[in-house]
Amino acid sequence: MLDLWYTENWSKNTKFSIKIKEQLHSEQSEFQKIDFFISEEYGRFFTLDGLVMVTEKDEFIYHEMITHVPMATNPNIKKVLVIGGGDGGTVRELTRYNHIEKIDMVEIDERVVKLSQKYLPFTADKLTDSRVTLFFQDGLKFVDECLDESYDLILVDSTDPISVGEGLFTTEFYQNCFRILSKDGILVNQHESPYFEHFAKEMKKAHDKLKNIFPIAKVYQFHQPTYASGHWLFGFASKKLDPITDQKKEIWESFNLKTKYYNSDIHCGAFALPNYVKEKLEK
Ligand code: AG3
Repeated sequence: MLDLWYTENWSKNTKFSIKIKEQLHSEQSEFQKIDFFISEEYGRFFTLDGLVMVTEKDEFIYHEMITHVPMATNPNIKKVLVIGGGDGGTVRELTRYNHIEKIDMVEIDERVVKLSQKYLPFTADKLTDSRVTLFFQDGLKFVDECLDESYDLILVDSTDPISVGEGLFTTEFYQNCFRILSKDGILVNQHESPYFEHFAKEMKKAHDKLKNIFPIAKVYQFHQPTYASGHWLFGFASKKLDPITDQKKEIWESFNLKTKYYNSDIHCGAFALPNYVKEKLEK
């Protein structure tokens, strides 16, 4: 019996491993290394450049938290832009809202979408929803060419700021996001992790840039067991609405969406940060 393990470096001195039943696919696309696996513990999962993006077991946490926090802050959101997110999980959560009219998804790497449609139907199967339009291009360029106030919500579902993800952590990108958001627009972005130093540095850089551009720039946390340290963050940046004082609890609950992680208490609780995280963000 072969003993196959996927191993990821979480820091210079920490590794995380998942026992593999089968490797489904591996390729070097124009942009990155893409791998798909089957495991006993986490079900199917996929990695980009040796970093876990989605596992069948815990993807609900990430995709619920990126979507429902802004949707419960402004339940009138109708036009949404997703940057990255080629696996389709973020789009899947958005399509659960009948009142959303338009979802544009901009993914640089068409191969991620095609392979996710083949191997990860549990995240990718709503990419064919009639409200969804897919653009295979660089998100940085896409927002630069967008008209002012085109979207009510932008979700940046990116990889880490290495290689392809890098442009999505720049001031120029955030400024264009601000410009193309409507008056009560919200930006939620993948915000790295506070725990290991090289992720925490990126967290801090992203937060410093966002708070210089948006009147409201906060950070909220969630548990993602298969990402380095298991402690991960999203940024919440907005022109007007505050995620806590403007939370529309009753309206969101009236939608009757069944969720496995998100609820109205988590919505507020997620913004309560440990002291060491606050200090890193503020210093
Ligand atoms: N987006 C990637 C989140 C960051 C992962 N980073 C890491 N494991 N070091 C997730 C894609 C889900 N749609």
